[in-house]
Amino acid sequence: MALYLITGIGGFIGSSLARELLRRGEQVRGIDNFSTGRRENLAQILGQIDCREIDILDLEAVKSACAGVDFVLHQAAIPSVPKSVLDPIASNRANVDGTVNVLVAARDAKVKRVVYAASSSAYGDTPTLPKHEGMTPDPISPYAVAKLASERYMISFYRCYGLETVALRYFNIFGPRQDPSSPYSGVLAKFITLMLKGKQPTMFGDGEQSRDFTYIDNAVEANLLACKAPAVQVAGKVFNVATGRRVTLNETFKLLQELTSYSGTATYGEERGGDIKHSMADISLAEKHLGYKPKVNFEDGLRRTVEWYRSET
Ligand code: UD2
Repeated sequence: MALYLITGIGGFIGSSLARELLRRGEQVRGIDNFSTGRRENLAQILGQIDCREIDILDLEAVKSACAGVDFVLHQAAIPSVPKSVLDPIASNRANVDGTVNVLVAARDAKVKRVVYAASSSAYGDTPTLPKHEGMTPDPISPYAVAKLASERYMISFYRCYGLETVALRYFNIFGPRQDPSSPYSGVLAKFITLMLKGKQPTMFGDGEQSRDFTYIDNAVEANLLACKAPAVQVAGKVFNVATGRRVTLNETFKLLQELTSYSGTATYGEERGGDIKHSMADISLAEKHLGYKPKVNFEDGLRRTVEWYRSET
């Protein structure tokens, strides 16, 4: 049994990691400042985890949380492109300064490995598809820059201090418990909850933008594989975590009409600042070195997610 520290445990990805680790008989400690993370996400497992209200900007507190830890899964962040465009200082503080604190604390506590929630936004709007890890990053939004900077810090801590780190570039992770309530929420959580209530969703732009939407179980699996893969294959490296397919928002809306029984239309508005048009991953590196294979495809993931939100309303 190993002890895992999840930063951002109240978030939808952090809490999903916690549930799977517990299911596998592992020990879980978690930290969150509960600014965007939610205690309800942890309601069923609170008795089984060591959950601490800690901000990753508080280095001493993060150091105490790292004591005795084997693996750190660093998910804590302010995860939004438009939010970062509005407030780049807050984005940088949480997404870069916070990461450096986590790395320093993990290094000093002699943690075995740190796995980081990096982002596909690092690729920017370059026309080449699929995106592969060998491409030169070209981040657009402050959020994307911060996520890329943290990814580089991961690599730096491996090179300078020998701390094993793995950066997983998440491609639009979605699934149950993703918060739909903020204007900055992920598009699928927003669209599903609106459409289940018979309300009209808004596409920013023409709806022809595409994403490699990746169901949460795939991201969870990638994290756990990244903890266990041989260091020689993964330490100090970056991997795409995705499905290798893309769908447009217009196509997704049609699927959601069937799944939610929403008979109305979508409305179309201004394109969003800092947005990118198309995103799709080459996942062959993760397949080769992590043994990663997407377990749940987009359609099944969407179905499960709609069912979950339906059961919550
Ligand atoms: C980026 C990253 C993603 C993750 C995420 C964290 C890319 C390709 N992906 O997601 O991996 O790090 O940031 O937040 O950079 N949209 C609408 N209507 C809405 C809401 C969104 O049309 O009500 C559009 C939005 O303009 C965008 C698409 O839907 O074109 C996806 O937006 P999102 O905020 O769900 O995720 P995205 O792609 O910024």
